[in-house]
Amino acid sequence: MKTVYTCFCTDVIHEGHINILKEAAKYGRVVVGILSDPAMIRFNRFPTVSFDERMRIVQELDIVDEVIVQDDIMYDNIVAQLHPDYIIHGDNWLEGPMKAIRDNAESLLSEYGGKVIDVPYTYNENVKRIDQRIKEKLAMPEYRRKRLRQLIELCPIVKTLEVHSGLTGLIAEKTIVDHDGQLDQFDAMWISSLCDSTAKGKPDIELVDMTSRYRTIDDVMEVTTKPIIFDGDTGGLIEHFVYTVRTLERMGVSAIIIEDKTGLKKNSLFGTEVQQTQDTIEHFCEKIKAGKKTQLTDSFMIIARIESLILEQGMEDALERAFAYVEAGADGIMIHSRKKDPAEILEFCDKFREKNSKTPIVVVPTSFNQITEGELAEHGVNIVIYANQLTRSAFPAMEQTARDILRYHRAKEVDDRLMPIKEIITLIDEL
Ligand code: SPV
Ligand code: MG
Repeated sequence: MKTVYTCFCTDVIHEGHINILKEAAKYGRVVVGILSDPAMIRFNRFPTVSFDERMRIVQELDIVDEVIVQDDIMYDNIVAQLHPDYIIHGDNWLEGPMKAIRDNAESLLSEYGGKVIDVPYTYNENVKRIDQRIKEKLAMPEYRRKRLRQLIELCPIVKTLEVHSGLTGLIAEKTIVDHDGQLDQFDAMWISSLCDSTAKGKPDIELVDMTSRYRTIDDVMEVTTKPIIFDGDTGGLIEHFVYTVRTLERMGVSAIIIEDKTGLKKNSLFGTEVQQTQDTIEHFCEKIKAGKKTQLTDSFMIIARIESLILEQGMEDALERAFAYVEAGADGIMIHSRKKDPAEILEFCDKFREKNSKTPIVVVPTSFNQITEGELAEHGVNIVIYANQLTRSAFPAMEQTARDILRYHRAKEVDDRLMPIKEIITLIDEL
């Protein structure tokens, strides 16, 4: 009896899956692998039902002979373990990012004469509707809000990209790359005060008011499902901060990061070149406590950002604050630095982790950008935020285009570097 293997990474079994199983049964014994939660997340399919439930719905199908766990999107482990004669899949993996997975299966099978079977992919109105509903569920506040905590548990490091509009939100939501035999994508989004302000042509000094910043969040939320970390600057007055917490929580934002500065806030990357005042430990702890007391769900996170290294107050001060903020109820610590060398960030992480193994650490490697995600994770970092790179890449491109049109008195010279009209008008999916 031959073995036919297929991998499912779905929350719902629909006619497309049944079609694959029926086709599989023609070739032999049907074994289905259920993709584990971490592998599913990496593959941009955040589960809306538990792993056990996903196993159960497949085990209940008579046509399936065996159900196993697949813990990586690539087939190396499965092929080594099962040695299937066939791997069967919808033919939607013949192109796009999924082609890398097909190539991987085909090359592994070819070593012993196994074969890939491509079944015509079922994409009718019903299947489309099911896909759409899963996406809509993920965008609902109660699903989106808790997703950050789930990701922290499941991922070696949560990769977060700055967004400030629907369009940049779509980039964070949809960009997926196939590199070194792995598929990769961003896990979460950062609504940066710097980039949200810059997009509005305003300085990053808490000038853009909260109502306007909520509008940005809403624009992003309309078209995405990934969790949002909001840059809350100083959090403002404690009396105001509690309202911010309530609103963000209701909207489905997963976390707010507030920094321990007071008075007129300037961007941290100015460091000590401008006048900036650090808050007292006592007062900042009061702010954290007030926020934690106000929130209604267990999923929302208040993350305390420490500015001691930015303001050259030393490592001891940074660590003392970190432990005090955790004691006050902070759900995570962000440590910031504007040094090119990541040494002080790593020292902080190591020293913090000596005494605290659990509280999530967030870093923003804008200045110390040579460090890799893997190295940060080794030092106990849980969330990495790419806080401004989208804005900094878009602005010079747009400015150059404007200059060239002025220079040549026509748009022909810039055309080569523009997105084709056809692509821009089909960039946004219609419902
Ligand atoms: C932001 O993105 O607005 C931040 C991070 O607060 S930084 O600009 O590095 O201070
Ligand atoms: Mg900011």
